[in-house]
Amino acid sequence: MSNAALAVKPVSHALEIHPVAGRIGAEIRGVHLSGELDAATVEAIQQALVEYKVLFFREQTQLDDQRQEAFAHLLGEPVAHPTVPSREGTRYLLELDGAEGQRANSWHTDVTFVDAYPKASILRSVVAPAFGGDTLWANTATAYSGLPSELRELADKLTAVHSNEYDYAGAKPDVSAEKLERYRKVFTSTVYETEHPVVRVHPISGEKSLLLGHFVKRIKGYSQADSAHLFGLLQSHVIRQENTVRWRWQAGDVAIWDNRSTQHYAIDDYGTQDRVVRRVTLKGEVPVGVSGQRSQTIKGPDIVGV
Ligand SMILES: O=C(O)CCC(=O)C(=O)O
Ligand SMILES: [Fe+2]
Repeated sequence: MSNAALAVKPVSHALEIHPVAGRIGAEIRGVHLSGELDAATVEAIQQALVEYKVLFFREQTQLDDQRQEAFAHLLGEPVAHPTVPSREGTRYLLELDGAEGQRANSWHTDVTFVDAYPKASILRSVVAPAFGGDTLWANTATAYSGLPSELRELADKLTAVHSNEYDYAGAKPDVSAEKLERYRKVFTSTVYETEHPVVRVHPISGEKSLLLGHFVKRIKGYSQADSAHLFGLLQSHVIRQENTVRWRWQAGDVAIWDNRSTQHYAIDDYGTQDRVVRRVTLKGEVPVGVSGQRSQTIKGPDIVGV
């Protein structure tokens, strides 16, 4: 082999991966996220994301809003939130400010009230509290595979109706009712309803996972009471501690999650301390259930009633 051939030998881009919990979550070290990352590193991040479901990167203080958006473009197609306006000076960035009552302290998958909801979210900590304010993620694939087989068979056949008009009455003692109401009005400025299979097949890994979370309004074809029981039973498997990972934030940290196989929960235990995070979501595909059934938006701005 000539020296010239050696000179073009591809360099290895294996990531330095440190799993954080047993079933979900890994910290990636030695990568500086930017819009200029090389293709092999981007591909390695994509693969690790499907495998570990949430990736953490410490000390990404080189990122600002524009650079976070530029990096997002490498992983997919950024999409703005359907109802909440993007942060000023950005096209896609959603800011969540604890002081404004934007405390996502209930288990959810992002934006499941639309059919092709985001495939991933990229969240950057801008201001982190000195203590508290951790975020939890749950692995919805191990939640599914851990179900008794009879329950898996039932879940496979269920359809859930998701809406952004969900129950906002979560306990947020450090936020005024007025601020919460203002946010609710913006969030539900257009009401969406979407039917999703309760079990979705991941388009890359083929893994089956439970598709639930706080936007679920009811299980199709069941009474409100039965819906609540069925939802509670299945959702309790998602949030079993064994299926979760918890992240202690420092400003500059970035978390990226596969929104097709996870739920998350931002713990509201930081009182009146400041906490600000900014998120970019990436366009997803319409979910497909185990029998090939596809999700469908039944109420939204583009749905014309007949
Ligand atoms: O504040 C957090 O840690 C997460 C908030 C959230 O639910 C999100 O960014 O999608
Ligand atoms: Fe979220």
